[in-house]
Amino acid sequence: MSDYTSRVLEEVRAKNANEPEFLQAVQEVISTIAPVLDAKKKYEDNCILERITEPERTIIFRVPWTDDKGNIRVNRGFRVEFNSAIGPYKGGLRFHPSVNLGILKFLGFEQIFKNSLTTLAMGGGKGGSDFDPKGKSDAEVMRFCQSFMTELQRHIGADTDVPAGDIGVGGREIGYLFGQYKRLRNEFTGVLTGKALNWGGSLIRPEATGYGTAYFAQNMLATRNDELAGKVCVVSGSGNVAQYLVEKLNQLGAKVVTMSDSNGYIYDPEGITPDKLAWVLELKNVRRGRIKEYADQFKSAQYFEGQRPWNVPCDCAFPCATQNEINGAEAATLIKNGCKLVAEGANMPTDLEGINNYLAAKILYGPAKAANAGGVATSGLEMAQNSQRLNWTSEEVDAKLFGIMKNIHDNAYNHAHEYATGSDAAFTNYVAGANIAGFVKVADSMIDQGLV
Ligand code: NDP
Ligand code: 2IT
Repeated sequence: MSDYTSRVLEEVRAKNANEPEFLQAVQEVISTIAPVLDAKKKYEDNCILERITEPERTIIFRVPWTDDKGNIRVNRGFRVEFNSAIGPYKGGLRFHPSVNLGILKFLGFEQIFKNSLTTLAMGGGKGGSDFDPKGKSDAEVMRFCQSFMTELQRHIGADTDVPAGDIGVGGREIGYLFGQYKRLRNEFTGVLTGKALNWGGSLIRPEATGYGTAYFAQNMLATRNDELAGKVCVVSGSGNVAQYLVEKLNQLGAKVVTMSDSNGYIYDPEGITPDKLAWVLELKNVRRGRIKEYADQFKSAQYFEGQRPWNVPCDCAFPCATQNEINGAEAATLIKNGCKLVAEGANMPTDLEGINNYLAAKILYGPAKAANAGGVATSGLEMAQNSQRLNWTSEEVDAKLFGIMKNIHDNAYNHAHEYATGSDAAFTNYVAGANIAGFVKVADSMIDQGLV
């Protein structure tokens, strides 16, 4: 690392000492963009690293609501408006008990570069609450969402900040949030994405993150004249991203043998076929049940309580649950068991040691901000349709998503090779490529717009 990157990293560490996930995300980006910073002094001259690691605005608010027994409950709400150099703040809302400022800052920071890679005009933001939707009635979730939006509405808008879903925020929550926004502001605008089709949503948005991750994996494999057909795939998570990734992997002829939730994973050596996946969708999205039930329903499967699926031998691994779900030892186990590709549906699912293991083994590694960008890209397409007051067909949206994922892949690939030197030159380091490509567009835009 150069003097500039080391100094800024030290300053960021000192200022944000109690935000380990944010520091991890910053370290990963800064350590890989050093060649660009060395080659072009304008970034240091304009203090771009110091500015890009500080959110433009952070909003923290009280969210009071009443549960079904009439008890008063209080949660904390957040919106981190990180960077608006290339468009309105854009990024999801996460409702999970683990949510705190540091986690949302890591997610918002990642979102800056991810959104830049999509080629669409979207800045970076993220928000959410430590509210836990698990075990709550629909009425409780609605009252919480209404209270959350009562404060959030004054900070967002179709040209200002456009939230969407993330962990714990799906179609139900977006509906309640949108309803309250419309009621308070008396306007029907594309202020949220992930809406239902009847009221401004886009076809393929629910599928987009998972489909996009599969498309990214296809593109990586193509560089080695390989394809997904016939590959044994290990997937974690069983929520929105995992569900549609499994659907697409099945369509592309791969065999998916695991899914998980925060309690454990199921291993089905015969594959999670389309009919079994349909059962999983009903289990998770309608009954809101646990993945454990899969092993009761399908006798070919076994359930492993309290474990993650990374010791299952596979050709390809797709972490789609949460941050830091693969550590250095688990990454080493994947590689030892023959895994040749990791594509990240979740945000920052591999820790820094794990990433170093992938890079040392020279496997195909698609980092989150590139591999899962199809979700937010399709949110960008939803915004475009809302502005036009038109709806595109699913074929049109899917074709655009496919093109965007190829473009992100090629952009990361080309930037990786432009800056790779010596023995690294033949290997595609998509981490460096994605970070550099995402960074340059935002940093140049910040310079164009002066010191704001
Ligand atoms: P969902 O809430 O639909 O599903 C989350 C899944 O991950 C569930 O199976 C959940 O299990 C599991 N999970 C959540 N937290 C943990 C944890 N701490 N430990 C183990 N398992 C956990 O969320 P999404 O599918 O939307 O999001 C999954 C990941 O993908 C996240 O990292 C998110 O940031 C990322 N992502 C999402 C996008 C989107 O469009 N939705 C776009 C890009 C990235 P359980 O039910 O037990 O909590
Ligand atoms: O992490 C992500 O990219 C998302 N949760 C989706 C964000 C969005 O605005 O669609």
